[in-house]
Amino acid sequence: MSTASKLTTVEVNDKTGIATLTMCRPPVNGQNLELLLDIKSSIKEIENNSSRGLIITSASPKVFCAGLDILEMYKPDQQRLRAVWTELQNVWCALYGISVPTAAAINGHAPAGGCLLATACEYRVMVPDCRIGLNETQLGIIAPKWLVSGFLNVLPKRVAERALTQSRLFTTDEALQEGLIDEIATSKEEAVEKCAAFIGTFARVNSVARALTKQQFRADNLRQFHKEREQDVEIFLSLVNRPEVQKGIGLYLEGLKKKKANKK
Ligand code: CO8
Repeated sequence: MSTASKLTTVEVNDKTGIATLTMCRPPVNGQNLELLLDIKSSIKEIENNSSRGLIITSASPKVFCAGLDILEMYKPDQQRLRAVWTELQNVWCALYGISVPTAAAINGHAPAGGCLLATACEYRVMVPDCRIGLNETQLGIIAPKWLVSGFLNVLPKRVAERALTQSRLFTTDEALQEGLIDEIATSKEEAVEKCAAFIGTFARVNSVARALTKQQFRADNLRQFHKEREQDVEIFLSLVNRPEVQKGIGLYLEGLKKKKANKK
């Protein structure tokens, strides 16, 4: 069974009942407004179609998700920027709070918003030689508490604080060593299989008891998020609009373009 929207697909495995949500926005799954809206509606679809679990992955061969589309933040249209941040909040909230088991098959790099998606899940399997982490400070922006909460669920506070302040991107091996991911897989297919095996471990657990237990563990972070979400949008907008932050984002974009030119 398969449904497709423009920038994501949802496929439910007939045998296992597990849904795979694939992000398909080339080249790097940059989270623009349209991708975020599609991810959100795919999560809602999975929530409502009685799937036994959710695996999130990417159609790109090298990148799981490059985080927010930086072009949305550079010389932004204010209304659109507001919508982008609100939808990033909605995606996190939907994925972090969904009752079914969740796993990320991280088949490529996962900086910033990519790491956010992965750490909103309950389990992570990553392919070798990639990088994952929250590198917002590199762009002159500060990741708010809700964005860091999944990261803090899996890493000791001291490691998380240092990683965020240093804008550290962990290699696959480092991520495994620190507990940021749970397993390494040699390919995307193997990563998806390992995610499915994790979700399969709940087959004999009462699904309502499981869901309520998950909710109990996550309720404090979600409650705090809902209390602060409107203020968080205003903070994000004022931060991104600062001239020095705009300058930093512009330089960062130039760096990405130069990197590509040097590869040629
Ligand atoms: N947004 C827009 N375009 C991007 C992004 C991005 N995040 N990342 C890469 N691109 C573009 C590149 O500019 C390039 O474009 P073009 O083909 O037009 O030259 C194309 O995608 C391919 O990029 P690369 O050649 O770099 O591809 P690689 O496969 O070599 O590398 C990486 C992939 C590792 C993902 C690399 O592109 C990279 O590091 N990208 C930047 C990732 C990043 O720093 N993202 C941070 C976004 S900020 C965020 O998500 C959270 C914001 C929180 C704010 C909190 C405020 C309160």
